[in-house]
Amino acid sequence: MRWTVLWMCSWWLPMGGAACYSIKPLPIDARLASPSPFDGRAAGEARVIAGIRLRFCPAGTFVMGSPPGEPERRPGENQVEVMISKGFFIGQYEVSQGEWWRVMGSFPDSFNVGHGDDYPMYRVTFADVEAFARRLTSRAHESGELPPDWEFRLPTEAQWEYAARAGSTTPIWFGTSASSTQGNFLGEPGSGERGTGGPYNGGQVGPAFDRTVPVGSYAPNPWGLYDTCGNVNEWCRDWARGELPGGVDPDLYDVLGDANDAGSYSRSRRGGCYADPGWACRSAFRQRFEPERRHEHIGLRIVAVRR
Ligand SMILES: [Ca+2]
Repeated sequence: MRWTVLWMCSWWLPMGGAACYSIKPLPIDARLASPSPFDGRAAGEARVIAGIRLRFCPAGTFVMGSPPGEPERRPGENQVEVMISKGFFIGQYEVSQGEWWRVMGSFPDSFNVGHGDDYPMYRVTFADVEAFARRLTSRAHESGELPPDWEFRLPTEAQWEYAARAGSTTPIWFGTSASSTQGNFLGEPGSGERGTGGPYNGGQVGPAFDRTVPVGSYAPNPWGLYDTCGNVNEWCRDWARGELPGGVDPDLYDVLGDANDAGSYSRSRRGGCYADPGWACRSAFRQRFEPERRHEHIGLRIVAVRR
């Protein structure tokens, strides 16, 4: 039996009043699933399946979202407690153009912000990346590298943030500030088309390439994942909605979220990109994107999960 209620007093309020907030708790009957023989043994364990380098993320609980005192916090980041009931594997890198070519044999569009085997894939719609995941799953099943009850697909927002945090509770896995020497974003003040670039929260001024760089160009997080901070945004499988979903394995793939102003609906994306300022590369930052669009800002990172 488990009952978790976390209370954090609002010490950041100037008057230090009685206002407190609660993190949405897990249900009392939340349970981890039985482990799979295919699971990794420890967080960050490396495995290569169908040519994709992956890292293991063990089952566990974490707090998704940002605390009210986090600098540059945005709406929709209110914290919720999440249980990831089953371990899963996630791409060590954003899917590269070379990996895409080896699986799909063609590109759906041209490249304009970096091209080469080691550059991240981008200009892909949600349908494009789902087709990639299906084909990768078929290949891995045919080769026997992936058990029949496992599949490749996009991560949920919860899986993405769990993996990007890798146990950290700071705004970005490496700390409370960010320099573009730590990830590919606009790290020079005033840079970018809108002049919004700059480091995050007092981080050192760094370069503003305003284009992609080869995957794995910066230090990895504690679970071995590269480029969760910047380079390209990464598609998630959830329909986008204003508030974070908490609970056990939250998955909004089939749950339509909030409509955009024009009446369309969007899927979620995470991680910020080369054209964003540092604050947009925080682990909790959320954005939406219509699934039928393709853009140079957005690519993908794949997961292998047990159904
Ligand atoms: Ca990224």
